[in-house]
Amino acid sequence: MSSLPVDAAVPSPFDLTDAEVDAFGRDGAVILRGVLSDDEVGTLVRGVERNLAALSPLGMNATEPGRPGAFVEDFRNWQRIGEYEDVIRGSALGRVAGELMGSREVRLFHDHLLVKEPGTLDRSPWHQDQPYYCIDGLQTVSFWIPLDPVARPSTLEFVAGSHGGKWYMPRSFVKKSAMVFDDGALEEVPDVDADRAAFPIKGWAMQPGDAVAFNMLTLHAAAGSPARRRAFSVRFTGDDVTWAPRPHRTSPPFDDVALPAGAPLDDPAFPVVWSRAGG
Ligand SMILES: O=C(O)CCC(=O)C(=O)O
Repeated sequence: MSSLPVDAAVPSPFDLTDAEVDAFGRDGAVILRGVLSDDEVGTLVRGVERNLAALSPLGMNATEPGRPGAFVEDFRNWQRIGEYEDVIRGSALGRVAGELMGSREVRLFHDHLLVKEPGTLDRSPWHQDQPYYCIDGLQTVSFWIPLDPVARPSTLEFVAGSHGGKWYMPRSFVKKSAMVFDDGALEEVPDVDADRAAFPIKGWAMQPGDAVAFNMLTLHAAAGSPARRRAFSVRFTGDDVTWAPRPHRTSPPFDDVALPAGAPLDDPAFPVVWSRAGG
């Protein structure tokens, strides 16, 4: 692991239980209560406010035109927002990622900001994350970290067990146009909301400090939000993940990375944030 930044907060002493590791493997999603300390949440809040004040070229308001509120997204800011890097490197997240994935080494894949301003009606539609990405492999984990209290109706929801291997077509959230793969290359995401009772849906009301950890193939979605809902997502990869160029631009794009297909993610864009003691 790289040396800690000098002003890093003391990492939360969070310990995973066997039940949490089992739930992550079985359901592809698990709630982790209090994985970040109050200091770490405060650091992320400061980072998010700086990020919102100056979005990167990948940042956007993803709200459907004419709809109330705002759904603001941005990606890959850890190299310019020091608060993000402090928490990514200094908190328990890297170790927890390694323990959940059963990986010897954990690499940062990227960070993703997702803010719904009060009254945003736009849903984040049902989707898997990995089909939007340039990676293959099974050892993946994304942490969705709300920085405001989130009630059950506004939280991120998951279809338990949907990470079993099927890949669904990635589409843009608003226009629904095909992304990354050619239209028709993958099966369409099932219409979960048309028959919610037919799917094992899981979701949890959350407080700042909590995170949901999920596999990048687990189907997930979120409703709009009546209250401000700032969420920071950070995504990690494990030993079996390799670089996988796609026919079209990925989200987020990694135009700055030149790895051969099938190579490990051995690139400064993807630093190792945790290694198991003893290798
Ligand atoms: O925050 C949201 O509304 C969606 C989050 C999401 O899809 C993700 O973190 O992968």
